[in-house]
Amino acid sequence: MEQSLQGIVAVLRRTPDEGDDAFTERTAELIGLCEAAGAAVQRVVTQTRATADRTFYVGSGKVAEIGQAVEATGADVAVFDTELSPGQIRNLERELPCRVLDRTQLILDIFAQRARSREGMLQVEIAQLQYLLPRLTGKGVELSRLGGGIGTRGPGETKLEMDRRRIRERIGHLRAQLAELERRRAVQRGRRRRTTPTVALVGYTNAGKTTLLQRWTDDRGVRGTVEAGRDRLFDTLDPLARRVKSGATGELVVLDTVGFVQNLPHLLVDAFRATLEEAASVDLIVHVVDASHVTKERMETTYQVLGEIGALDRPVLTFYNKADLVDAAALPAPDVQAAASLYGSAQTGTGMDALYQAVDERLGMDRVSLWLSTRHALDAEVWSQLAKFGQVASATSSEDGATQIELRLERRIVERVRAWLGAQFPDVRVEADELPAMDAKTR
Ligand SMILES: Nc1nc2c(ncn2[C@@H]2O[C@H](COP(=O)(O)OP(=O)(O)OP(=O)(O)O)[C@@H](O)[C@H]2O)c(=O)[nH]1
Ligand SMILES: [Mg+2]
Repeated sequence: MEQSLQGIVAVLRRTPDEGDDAFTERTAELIGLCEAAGAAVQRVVTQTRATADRTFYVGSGKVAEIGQAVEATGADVAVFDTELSPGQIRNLERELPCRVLDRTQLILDIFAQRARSREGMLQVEIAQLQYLLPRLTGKGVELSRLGGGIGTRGPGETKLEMDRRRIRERIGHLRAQLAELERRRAVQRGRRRRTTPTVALVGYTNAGKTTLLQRWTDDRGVRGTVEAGRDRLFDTLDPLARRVKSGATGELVVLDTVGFVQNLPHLLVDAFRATLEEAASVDLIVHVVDASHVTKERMETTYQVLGEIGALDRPVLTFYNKADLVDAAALPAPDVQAAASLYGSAQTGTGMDALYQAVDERLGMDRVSLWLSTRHALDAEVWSQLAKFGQVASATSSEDGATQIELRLERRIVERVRAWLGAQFPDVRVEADELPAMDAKTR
């Protein structure tokens, strides 16, 4: 669908205690979000004010100034960098000669434009309807104003006539469809996880997660390629999984995920809970950070979302990406919340081998030797099971009738294999190579 670029007047309220850097950052991010939605910010209006106005969010004098800015620029939409109450939106739209969107709607709009998978579309529509529900005044007309975002891809349009009851029914219906999709995916995931360790790339939007997955796939991919990430906020919406080689002969699955942003609207976290939880129920999280753009708020955002989806018990490796843009002396300090921090550039490829190695080590993908000896007979079934665990490096029989075997296998399965051997052969003796210490966080 071809759409003309909409003009925007962006409105931010600043509290007296917000620092210059934080405010500049927030302004740039709002402009980035508008661009990501396919619109251009023509003017930025700010007001420093300790508390929000109940009626208009900003003071009434400021509303007049916003009105003038809209007239002067011919803007179509005023975007407020906050979540407005239903009343505030109504009051502002009465005073201003244009539509009013808040930050939540703006982000919903971007998600609606990006969603490609069935699941993503269901999740976005649920979030959009949840947003609308308390904002309906009972008239379809209101819905059409609120339903359309910048790309006018809101749930509105075809559903203008829906009232509250119908919207609730629709949400219920969408949730049921989503639950069915998720149930099926959980089955597939169960199959995959039993055999292959999984790593999720998480982090702030535009940090370079997709670029990192692309590089990883180019370097070590088993099959499939990855399309380049684009320089825009919320480029990736649907999770993408790729198999890559790991350790000597192993494989792992790397998942790309939707990026986070400060104050990610709650209804989106809720709607995307299943997807986010899948990304979080992995063996290892690689937290991708833009090293040229590190702020306390951004670092905390990732950990806050990880906390909300119950993923803080996973081990985390932090990868400071885009190190090519930063002087070595100005690189950020290690992330104290992560098990380890690494530095590099997914674009130039520096630091990637160290990252792969750190991931392999954390996951126990490196190979160790296990020596076992037993006097029991080893039938074909046992031999074939041993071959599944790893590689039989040598097998000898001693004079007393015991068989001795050296098995080379991935460190991560040593304990499982040891338990299996114990159950098969009560007399088995098992000795392992010097195993690198497994700390409590690695499972
Ligand atoms: N200079 C530099 N640019 C990079 C690097 N890695 C990624 N980029 C650029 O940063 C932009 C965003 O990269 P993506 O890989 O799309 O970021 P993302 O984390 O997947 O973003 P979302 O999907 O929006 O969450 C793109 O323009 C990349 O080319 C890097 O190491 N160095
Ligand atoms: Mg991406």
